[in-house]
Amino acid sequence: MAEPILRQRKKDAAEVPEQTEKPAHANHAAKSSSTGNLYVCVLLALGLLVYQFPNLAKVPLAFLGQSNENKHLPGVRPSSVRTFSADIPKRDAVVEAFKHAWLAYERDAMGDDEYHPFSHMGTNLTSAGGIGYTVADSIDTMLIMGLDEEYQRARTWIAEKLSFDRDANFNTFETTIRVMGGLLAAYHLSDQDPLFLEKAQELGDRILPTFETPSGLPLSLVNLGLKEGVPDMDNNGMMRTYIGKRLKGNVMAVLRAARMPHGLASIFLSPEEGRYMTASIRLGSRGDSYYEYLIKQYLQTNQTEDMYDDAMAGIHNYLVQTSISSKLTYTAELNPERTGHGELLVSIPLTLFEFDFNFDSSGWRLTPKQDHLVCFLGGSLMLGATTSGALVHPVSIPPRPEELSEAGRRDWKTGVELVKTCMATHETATGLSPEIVHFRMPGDDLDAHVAATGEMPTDWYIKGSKPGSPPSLDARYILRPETVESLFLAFRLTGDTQYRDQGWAIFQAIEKHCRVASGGYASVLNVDQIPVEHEDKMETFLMSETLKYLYLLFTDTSVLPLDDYVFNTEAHPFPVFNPSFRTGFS
Ligand code: DMJ
Repeated sequence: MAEPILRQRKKDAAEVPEQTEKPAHANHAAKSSSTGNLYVCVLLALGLLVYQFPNLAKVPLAFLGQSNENKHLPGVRPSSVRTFSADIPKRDAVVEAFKHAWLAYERDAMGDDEYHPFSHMGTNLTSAGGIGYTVADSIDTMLIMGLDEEYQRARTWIAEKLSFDRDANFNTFETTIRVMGGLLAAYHLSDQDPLFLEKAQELGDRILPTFETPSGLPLSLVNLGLKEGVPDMDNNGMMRTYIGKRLKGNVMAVLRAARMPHGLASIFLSPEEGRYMTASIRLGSRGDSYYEYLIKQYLQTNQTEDMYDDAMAGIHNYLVQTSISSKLTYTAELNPERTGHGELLVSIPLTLFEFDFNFDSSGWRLTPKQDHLVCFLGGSLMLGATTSGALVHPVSIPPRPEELSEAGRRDWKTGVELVKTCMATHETATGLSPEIVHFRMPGDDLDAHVAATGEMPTDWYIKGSKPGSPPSLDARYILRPETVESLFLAFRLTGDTQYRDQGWAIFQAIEKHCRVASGGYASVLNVDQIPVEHEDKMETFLMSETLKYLYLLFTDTSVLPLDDYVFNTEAHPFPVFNPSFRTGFS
C-alpha cells in the first residue's frame, strides 16, 4: 500500500507524537484567491438546504463567575488513554474496505453517477449523462489514504471524460456538496493540481445562476447544460418561476436578515421572499446541514458569529428531549399542525415572532422522531463546545470544565449524550442503526405493553416494524456516515479509546452485513433481521464519508488536524483560512 499523501513524511504513524508538524500543503489552497469564491460558493450553497432562522432566545455566555467544582466534564473519563497514534491494523482494514468498494465500481460502472453492486452496473442521475458523482465524491479519500494508483486512474477519468454539459436538472445542494466539494478538496490535497480547480470553476459557473433570485437565495435545482436555476415544483411550487437578473452577494447575509426568534430554522425558505416557510423544524433531513454549517463556516473563516449560539440555544430549549426509561438524550422534531382539510393551523412568522412556544396550544406538534442524519450533531456540539464555546484557545484534550463557557459546557454534555444515544441505536440484530428511530413518550400506552409482554418496552423503536411484515423504510441502513463522523470528532477531542472501539464495532457490522462478496457494499433493508436482505445500491457517501471518517478515526492526529481543517457536509476537507471579504457573519 502506498504511503498516504498526508503522511508522506511519516515513516510509521504509530510513532507520531501528539503534536506533529502540519502537512506541507496545509495552507496552499487557502492562499489562492481564485479559490476563495469557490469556497464561498460551496459554503453558501450550504444554505440551500437550510431554510430559516429565528433568533430571540439568546443565551448570554457566562464567561465569568463559573464554578470550578466539577473536575471533569460529563463524558470525560479521567483515566482516558490519550491515544493519538494510529491503530495501523484497523486503519489498514478500512483502506482495504475502500478498495473493495472502489475497485468494484471501477470494474462495473466507472464514470457513472451511482453504483449497484449486485447487478454489477452503474446508473446516472439523469438521462442526459453522468456528472462524475461517484468519482468526484471519492477522489479525495484516495489522496488521504495514499491510494496512488486508484487516484491516478480517477484523475485521468476527470481529465478526459468528465462533462457538466448536461441538459437536465440536478439537485443544487447535492451537486455542490459532492461534486464541487470533492473537486475542491482534491485540488487542495493534490498540492493544487490545476485540473481540479478548472473543473470546479466550470461547475461553479454553471451553478451560480441558481442564486439569481429576488432574495439571492439559490433555487433547489440547476440545469447544468443551460446554466439555469430551476424551482422545485415538488414542494408546493414554493419557489415560483421568476428568476431575477441580479445576483445578490451573500446567502448568509440573507439568512441573517431572515432569522427569527428562538434560533431555529424551518426546512424551507422562499427564494422569492427570502423568508422562512411554515414547515418542519428538525435536525434531520433537509435541516441537518444548516446547523452543521453554522459552526463550520465560523471555524473555516475565523469569523465571530452569534447565529450558531442562538441556534444551539433554540435546539436545547425546544428540541432536546430525554427518553423516559433509559434517559437517552435525543432531538425531537417540531411539525406544524394542519386542519382536516390540510390547511396549516399556524404560520411561522406570526407564531415564532409573537408567541413563546407552547406546544399544547401553538399549533406545533413535537414528534419524538430522530433520523440517523441527526447523529452528526453529537460530534458537532462537542466541536462547537471546544471552539465557539471555549474560553481559552486551544482547549485541553479532553477539555477541562473551566476552559468552557456555560454554553460550551451545556453543548459538550449534550454532544456526549447524543453520541451515546446514537450508539444505543446500533443495538440491533445486525449492530447497524436504522434510518429513523422513534422514542416512546410518557403518554404512550406503556402499561398495555407491559401487560401484553411482561416487559418494559425499549425506549426507542423502529416505527412500522412488525414481525412477519415487510420492513418499513425506517428500518434500513444505507451506509450512512453520521455516527462514525461523531465518533471521529469525539475521539480527536478526547483521546478516549471507547470511541475507537465503538467505530470498530460499526465497521465490523458493515463488513459482516453490507459487504458484497463480488465487490462493493450494499444497503441493508432491515437492521433487525438476520440474515440480512439488501438493496442493490452503494451510496456515494460510503466512499466519501463513512470510510473516510473511519480511516481518520484510526489514523494519528497529524492527518487533517481539526485546528487546520473543516469538513464540508460530505466530508470533503477544506483548510481554515482568514477571508479577505465579508462573510455575512460579520
Ligand atoms: C450526505 O450526503 C451528507 O452528509 C449530507 O449532508 C447528508 N446526508 C448524506 C449522508 O448521510
